Amino acid sequence: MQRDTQTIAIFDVDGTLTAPRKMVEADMEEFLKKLRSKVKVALVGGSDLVKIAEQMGGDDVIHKFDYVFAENGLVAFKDGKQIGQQNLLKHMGEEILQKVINFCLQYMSQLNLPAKRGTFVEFRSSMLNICPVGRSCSQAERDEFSAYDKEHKIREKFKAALEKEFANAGLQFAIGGQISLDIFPVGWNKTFCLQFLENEFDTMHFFGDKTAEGGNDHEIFADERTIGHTVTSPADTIKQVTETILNAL
Ligand code: M1P
Repeated sequence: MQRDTQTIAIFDVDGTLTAPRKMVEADMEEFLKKLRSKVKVALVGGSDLVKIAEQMGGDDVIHKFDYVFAENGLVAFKDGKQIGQQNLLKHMGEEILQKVINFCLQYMSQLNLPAKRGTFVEFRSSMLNICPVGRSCSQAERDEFSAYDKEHKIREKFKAALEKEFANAGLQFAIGGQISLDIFPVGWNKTFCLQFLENEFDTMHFFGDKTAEGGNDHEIFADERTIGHTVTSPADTIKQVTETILNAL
């Protein structure tokens, strides 16, 4: 059967194509290759391109998919070529960013957690990633924080405090993966990537795991331009894509 070039399947990365921050498994790689022979395929991750490439099998990730959107699409690639790049510092200015960073550092200094390591603020080209345990934590410390966070709602409370403090700053706060919060200008969520796709495709499916309100897949999942699907794991992604796309072709 001919490839349906009017349909695109857009995938979140962590929790959808891979376990959080883990490498893609061989069965998923095989499945995505097969899917790409039938429809167009895009990735949209909250992480930067380096991390997405690490997880999705190397630097040629931008050639393995029709579109790769890092940092919610603020860094965008089509057919292996860069088509977009936003800059947080230019957009927001030093003053407000420093206020946010200072608030976060102060807030995190009051937290008692099972462990604290290094890199509490990661300044990316298009977002701030804030991590109470510290991004340099080990896998065991990451898992430990994640379990602690589920019980004590550390990130939920942190997000609420940020929303209160910066209510009118034009910023959005999202719980992305397991251990951190993403901060970016309003509108720079995953729907940002749709501007590169909306005039190219009749049907846009989105698959993600953090689709509930407050999660970083919520806006694109709920956007009227996409057909949103909530998945619970990479295995569930394969099952749902097979049922909704492959079996329907
Ligand atoms: O799933 C996307 C998220 O992946 C990482 O989250 P964490 O380290 O908390 O598991 C981060 O790169 C985050 O920015 C991103 O949204």
